[in-house]
Amino acid sequence: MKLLVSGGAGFIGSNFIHHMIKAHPTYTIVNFDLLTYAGNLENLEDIRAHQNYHFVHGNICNYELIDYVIDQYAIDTIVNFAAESHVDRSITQPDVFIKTNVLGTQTLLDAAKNKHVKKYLQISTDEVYGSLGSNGYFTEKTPLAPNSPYAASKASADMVVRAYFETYGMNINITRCSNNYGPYHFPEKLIPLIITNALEDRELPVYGDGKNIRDWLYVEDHCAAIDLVLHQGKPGEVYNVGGHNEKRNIDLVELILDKLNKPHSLIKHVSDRLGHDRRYAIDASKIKTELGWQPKYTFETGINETIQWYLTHKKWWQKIRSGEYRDYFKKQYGTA
Ligand code: NAD
Ligand code: TDX
Repeated sequence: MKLLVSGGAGFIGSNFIHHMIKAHPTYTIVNFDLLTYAGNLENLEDIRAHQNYHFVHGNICNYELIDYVIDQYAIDTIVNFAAESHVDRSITQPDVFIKTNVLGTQTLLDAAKNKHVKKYLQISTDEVYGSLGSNGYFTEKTPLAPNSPYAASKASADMVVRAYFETYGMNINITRCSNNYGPYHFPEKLIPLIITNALEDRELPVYGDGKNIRDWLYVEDHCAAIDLVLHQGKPGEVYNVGGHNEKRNIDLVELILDKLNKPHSLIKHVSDRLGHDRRYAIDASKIKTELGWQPKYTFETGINETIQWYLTHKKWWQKIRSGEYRDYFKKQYGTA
């Protein structure tokens, strides 16, 4: 395969590139990334010199550049991770979410269509389904009902991808996974924020009553699922990916504090997120039965690996927390 990985310098994209170089060392991998605040080439420092890895600095809204890159590297497959990904940022600045997540996806699709790229895979999210009550799971047939500007932009992108399958017969797939966690997770998201704040004895902001539920998936298990869909996904199909690890935020925060031997008194309940979805839970039986995917990590093994990674990569996150992110954090919470 000759793969264009858009958004490959972010959290999941960089884990995916590591996964693919290890699993398929002969594949060409072109990481196409704008390097926004969330893109970090240090995530890929160890494979920078690999002969089959290439980096192109670019915007997925730039048709001419994508068109050129597809030709230059004879790209036959595109996996799109590129997105604005943080729900809180989408509440204060929705416009860039629509531009990147919707128009960027459409631009990539146009280039893929016009260049006859063989496969296009859109990395989507369970958030497109909206919020669950205390029972039930999201299946691929659950109607889309996004609640945040972020989720609305991802759902819109999914609709555009679907239309390119129905209208132009493009070989597309969409994966919708639950909350990922693991190495290189940007410390604005709950798990890395809690670990890094706790290690520095800072307050841990828990939104509202802390009883919102997320379904956690170790990032390597997600990458293995994407690899499988790329090779075996049936044209036009959507696959949900999730690890059946539902946790209330407050329980998760306390669990991390206990593992780090830090006091629960660091927890600070703060104002709730606007439109905060109550519960996500994925039914992943389709990808399990049709493609044979199984997660390898339990929540216990995944969270231990993750904590260990943040303990041994302090330089990585301390650098991030000293820059632009600190100003953002100050604006959000009034404290740095
Ligand atoms: P991230 O924010 O860590 O990384 C996003 C990457 O996209 C960054 O490297 C950024 O520089 C790049 N990017 C942003 N705008 C771009 C543009 N216009 N052109 C090119 N590159 C651009 O995000 P993530 O957490 O790794 O998520 C990756 C994808 O997976 C996203 O599409 C997200 O919606 C989806 N997803 C994430 C999760 C999760 O738990 N993190 C769960 C489900 C789905
Ligand atoms: O400081 C915080 N305190 C808090 O209580 C933060 C940052 C979050 N939370 C809560 C909000 C959510 O209920 O924790 C939960 C997880 O929040 P995030 O880490 O922001 O993730 P979430 O909003 O669930 O979205 C994530 O999963 C789905 C990713 O950021 C999305 O890109 C993905 O699509």
